[in-house]
Amino acid sequence: CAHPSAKPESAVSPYACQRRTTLDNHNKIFTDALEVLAENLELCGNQGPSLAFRRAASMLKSLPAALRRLEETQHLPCLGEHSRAIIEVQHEPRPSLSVSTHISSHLSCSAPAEALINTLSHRFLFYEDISKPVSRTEASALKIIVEEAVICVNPSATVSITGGFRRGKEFGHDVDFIIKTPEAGQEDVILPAVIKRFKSQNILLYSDLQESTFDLRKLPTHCFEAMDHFSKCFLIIKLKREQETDARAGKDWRAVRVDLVAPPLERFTYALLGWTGSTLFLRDLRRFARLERGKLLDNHALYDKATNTFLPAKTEEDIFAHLGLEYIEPWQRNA
Ligand code: TTP
Ligand code: MN
Ligand code: MN
Ligand code: MN
Repeated sequence: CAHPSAKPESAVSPYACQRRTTLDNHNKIFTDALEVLAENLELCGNQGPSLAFRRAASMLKSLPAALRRLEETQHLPCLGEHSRAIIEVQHEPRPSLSVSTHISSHLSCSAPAEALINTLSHRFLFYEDISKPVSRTEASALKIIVEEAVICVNPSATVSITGGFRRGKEFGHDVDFIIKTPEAGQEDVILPAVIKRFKSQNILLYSDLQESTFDLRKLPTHCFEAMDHFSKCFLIIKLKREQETDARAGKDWRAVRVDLVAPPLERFTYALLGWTGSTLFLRDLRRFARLERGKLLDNHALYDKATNTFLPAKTEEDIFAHLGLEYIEPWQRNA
């Protein structure tokens, strides 16, 4: 029988870590609508419904082709009643009235952006700049700046790009770097030294240094931790423009958000995996580890509850193998 719907559905996993999600999104009209909605809900403090829409969008991003008929969603996971309604509305040929406002009106939006505004206020001066996406070219230029500073402080340290740019994205809201230091203890001193160097170069606009609170003896064995304890800093850096694109403003630089993390060497692989994201991919990887494999994964370690042991990993492949998962490349983690 040749009818496509009679074919046994090739099962899509409800876990993002069992799907390959590249940036080649064939269902953008649906995922955009779902993500706008998720974002609005998040700002209103409705984390639960927001996550449900994010999961739905993420699942659709992994599909090899565009949805053509609503019935095709029947065998797909992660789609609740509301997500199906969004897909249905987006399917209709009439000019899509704002689906998000339609749905949002059903959900209360109390005490909204106050916390957000507070967070942003100390960066207000650079708000216009940092709200503009960072390009891959700018990320590469920053890598040279960060690398130069890191090597100047510690010639044996190395810098790798992580976050969205490691997943192959062309644009990001910031640039994330992970620093590898081969000598124990170096991870605690490298970031303050790098910040000092940026200051002396007059390219540091803002810095928030979080010193390491990592303690090897206190690795969690009961639940994984959402936040990691590594030495890290959130920076705003002046990046020289290639060309004077904004001559009227007379400003030959733009402000860019940069995140640096420096884990201890033996924690590097777990930290790299965690910081590569995407956030939703990692969320599902941890959930899968716990629910399907009885293991706890976070940015510090992978712990097996059955044997009460920490599982070693030299590479990201090792971590996927411990979890009995096919390896998913960084550019396939855009869940
Ligand atoms: P982000 O930089 O927030 O996101 P992104 O790089 O995927 O996307 P964008 O282009 O918008 O910047 O975070 C990158 C990853 O780092 C994300 O999976 C969460 C993780 N992370 C940690 O694990 N610990 C931390 O303390 C922080 C700040 C981020
Ligand atoms: Mn394709
Ligand atoms: Mn990022
Ligand atoms: Mn970041």
